[in-house]
Amino acid sequence: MPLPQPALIPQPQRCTVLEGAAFTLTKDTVIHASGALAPSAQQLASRLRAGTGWALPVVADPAPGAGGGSRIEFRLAPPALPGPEAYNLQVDATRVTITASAPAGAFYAGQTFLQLLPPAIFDIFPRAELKWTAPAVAIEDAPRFRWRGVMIDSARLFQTTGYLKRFIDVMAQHKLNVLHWHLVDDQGWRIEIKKYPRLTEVGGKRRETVRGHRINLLGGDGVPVEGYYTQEEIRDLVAYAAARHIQILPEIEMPGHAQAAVAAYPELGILPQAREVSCMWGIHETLFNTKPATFAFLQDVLTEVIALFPFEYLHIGGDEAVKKQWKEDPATQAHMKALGLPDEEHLQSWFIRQIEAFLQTQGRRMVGWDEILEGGLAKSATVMSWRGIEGAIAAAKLGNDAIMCPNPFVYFDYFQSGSPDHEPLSIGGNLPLAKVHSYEPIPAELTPGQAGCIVGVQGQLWTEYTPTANRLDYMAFPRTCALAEVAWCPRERPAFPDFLGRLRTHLRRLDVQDVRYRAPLEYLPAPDGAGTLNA
Ligand code: TNX
Repeated sequence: MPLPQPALIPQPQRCTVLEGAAFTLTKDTVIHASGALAPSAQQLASRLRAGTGWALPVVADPAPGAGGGSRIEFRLAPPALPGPEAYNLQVDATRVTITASAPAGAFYAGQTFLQLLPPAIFDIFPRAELKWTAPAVAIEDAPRFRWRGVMIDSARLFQTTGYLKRFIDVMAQHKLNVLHWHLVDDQGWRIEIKKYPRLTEVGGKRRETVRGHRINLLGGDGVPVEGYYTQEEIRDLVAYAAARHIQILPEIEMPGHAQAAVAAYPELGILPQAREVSCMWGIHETLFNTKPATFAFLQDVLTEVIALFPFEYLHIGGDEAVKKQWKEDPATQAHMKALGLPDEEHLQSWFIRQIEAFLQTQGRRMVGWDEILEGGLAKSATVMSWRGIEGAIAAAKLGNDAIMCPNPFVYFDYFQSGSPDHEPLSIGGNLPLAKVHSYEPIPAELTPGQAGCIVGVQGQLWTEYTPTANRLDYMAFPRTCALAEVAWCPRERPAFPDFLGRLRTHLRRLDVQDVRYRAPLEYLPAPDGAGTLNA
């Protein structure tokens, strides 16, 4: 009889269940690590402490027989598969051996080991009464893509830093490594900029929010939304994420999605009359103007952003900038002609290149949504392809990097079944779990050389229709679990039914962390006579 497979998500590249006895973690188990891998060992120790209540020591040089022979050993050595995120994890009756050539790999080995233990290891309370066993296994593992991201929109829904930390914890458990943080939009500016306090004083408050899709029928809800992240909170969050091998990609939108900024500083915009922070969803007409003072403002803002976020990439938005205001504004038209540009698309491209040049002087790489292709793509830009996959194909053909974010496959603000009458309101679409899991990120059109430009894949959590953190969880999970397999597993990943089988246990891990995921009920056998939901 084949030995039962552990329920690991994402599934490791190679996992062999061994015949031997299971490993038992006890209050005497010793963690053996030193040098570069010690921080990864400390991370594992702190999760084990939270789950079991035992403060297992991390020691560089354990005495023979220490820990009653039960030991978790970190070894700095090349694992079977290459790369800094690769690892081997060997579990037998008395010893867990983790082999990695870099801290990230050792950290991921720790995450896999946690999933070998009972799900309650992730409980928010310590559970000293339980028996902590892990099956004997030999695992060799490494990721397919180096960019494994999730985007969170904090402009429309303002989340607490506590929520974001728990989200980061759960991302790390899925071996995801980029949190793209959408910090500003028409409906709110959420990052403290010391030089421009009105960005948060004015731009961080919206009077109310439109109710559902009924833009003109019901009006607003009359409930003000207010909040922003201080620079201190941001530094703390960046460090929290870094300790879990997650980089935070900040996004500052330009030249569109700028209404909160223009509400705070009307001189940055086109129209003379004041605007308010938007209470509506959808595409807005408010754009930054193209005056030198506006570029000086943007450079000041980016300078503060760069000081907060060490990640080498920075996102400048670039999406959905309808050109109406630029078309109708005589000063902008005169500027466009003086620059010798034929149309407003080229003016946007020129705008983005100014910013790119500045970011290059700061040693940062620019990321933008796929509209930055229009009017000519900046040379060093990385494109996030969201309106399908065409943006990524075009970028890769130009030799630019691209990240796959296509709305049909990874927009987690879409409905999760074909029965919207069974679902909470969302923006639209239909993105069931199976479709996320089926997604192949490398476009078939690309040559192997061009495919090398596809650096990874990312899920999007836009929050227009997620007014609470619980509803955000509902939209994020378990679709983010499926995304983790798309990003981590080789092209021939396990089939969806196999994933669902593992998910059954995995959802217990989310339960004990109070993650309010959507139960994938449509994949359960239907009771006799009852219809199934149309997935
Ligand atoms: C388009 S995706 C947007 C967002 C919305 C989203 C809703 C993108 C780059 N821009 O402003 O929130 O659609 O799905």
